[in-house]
Amino acid sequence: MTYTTTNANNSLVQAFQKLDVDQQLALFWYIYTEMGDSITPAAPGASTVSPQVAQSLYDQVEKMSSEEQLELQRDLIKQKNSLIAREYGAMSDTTKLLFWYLLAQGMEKMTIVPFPQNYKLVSEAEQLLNEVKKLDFGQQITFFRDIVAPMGVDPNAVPHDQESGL
Ligand code: 45D
Repeated sequence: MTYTTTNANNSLVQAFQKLDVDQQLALFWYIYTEMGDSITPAAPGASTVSPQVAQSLYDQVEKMSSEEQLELQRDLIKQKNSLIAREYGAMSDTTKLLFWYLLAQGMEKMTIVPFPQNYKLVSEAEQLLNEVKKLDFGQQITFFRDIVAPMGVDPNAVPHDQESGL
């Protein structure tokens, strides 16, 4: 299968980025529950993915408290500067996908703060989920890659921060 990186999904990506941070995380979760079974992390010749890099970042997050785990995920979306945000930003886009996939699996195993049972999507997010469901699997991957690519902090694009020393 080939994955396009065209901007065909651009309006969906923009709609996604307009949601507030918690709604983005919640929608993420629902997308995972839709795509989850079709994702095969061991896909042979899987492009620029580096499982060791994704795993080592994941291992750092797994050691955190539930509150820190949630805050970290929010901070990645908000592109807040931190050591992990920069490590994240230095990974390839496909490795970023794998990292989020590991987090979602950690949520299922309860080693990462689980998704609350009674949490509701706002109608904008609900609509977006329905649009995403209509995409084929390859387009869903492209969409999701476009979403996770700009998260965190790209250390090549942002100068050294005097205050935090990062
Ligand atoms: O209490 O080429 C709220 C690879 C607030 C292989 C919350 C791949 C209330 C190579 C925010 C709701 C597999 C990498 C709490 C390709 C509250 C390759 C928390 C493809 C607790 C193409 C909510 C990989 C939270 C793919 C924490 C397609 C929500 C990967 C967290 C796709 C949601 C991965 C998360 C997906 C969602 C991951 C972590 C769809 C993750 C989704």
